[in-house]
Amino acid sequence: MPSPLAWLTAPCVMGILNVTPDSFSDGGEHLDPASAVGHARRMAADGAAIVDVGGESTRPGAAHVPVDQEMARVVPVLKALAADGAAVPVSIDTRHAAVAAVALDFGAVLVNDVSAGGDPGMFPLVADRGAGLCLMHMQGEPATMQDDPRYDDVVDEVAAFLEARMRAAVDAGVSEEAILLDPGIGFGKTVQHNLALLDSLPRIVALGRPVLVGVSRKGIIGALTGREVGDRLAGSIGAGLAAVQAGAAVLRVHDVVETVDAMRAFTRTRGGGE
Ligand code: HH2
Repeated sequence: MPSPLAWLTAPCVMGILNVTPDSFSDGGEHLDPASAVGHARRMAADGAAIVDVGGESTRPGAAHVPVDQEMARVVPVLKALAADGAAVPVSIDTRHAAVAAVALDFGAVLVNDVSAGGDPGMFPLVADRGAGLCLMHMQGEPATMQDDPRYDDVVDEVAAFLEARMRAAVDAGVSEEAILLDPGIGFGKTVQHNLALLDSLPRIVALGRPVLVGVSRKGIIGALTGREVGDRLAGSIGAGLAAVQAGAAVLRVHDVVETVDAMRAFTRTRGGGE
């Protein structure tokens, strides 16, 4: 069986394909399957290594989306991407094993689970299908996670959580080689918590698995630059490259072509032009 992370050549870009009416920066843009496929094709042509399809916004304050509603949003898009010959590998951004199962049926290669196995069916499913798995840290639930996030030591706690969830996944039969880890920037964290995690990213990298980082257009970029959501491209790229410098293998982004160009220039400059 090919490696579940065969698509990953570090550092690389995961392009975001939100099929939601209410995502914080691109809600409603790709609800129609034809538009979603067009956007996926464009991101592939622009150099995305993988496209992350999501049917539930997990922005701060977002309400939980029932499984049938999430399914109704993502299935037509997954079907259309599969019919398109899957020009690019597909990841499914979901907390529900039932949604992940359908996505894997349609050829998705990665489950991006921001609850890190909150659904007890998730790890056995991923193990059974030999899929890739991204485990992310979140404190609390999207609806309330930004109300008053607190940690004694955010870096220790996030690293310990990710290590424990990785062990639980492996105990459930998931191959360790299939796992990506993500500190969950903006998920139950203040600006200072996010900055501490980005500054200490090597601690997460030291857990031994590729690290995915999502800062694209997020509140932390607004806090650092004073910009509104639509004007956070340069800030997102700056923070993303700092994450790559600190060892991130994958950047999850909205703006693929700009990030790929920046990453190429950055890595080739650091590599002495190799
Ligand atoms: N961030 C978002 C959603 N999914 N998955 C991982 N692994 N890491 C992240 O940082 C991450 C994620 C939130 O961003 P977005 O998809 O743009 O917004 P929304 O949740 O409003 O759809």
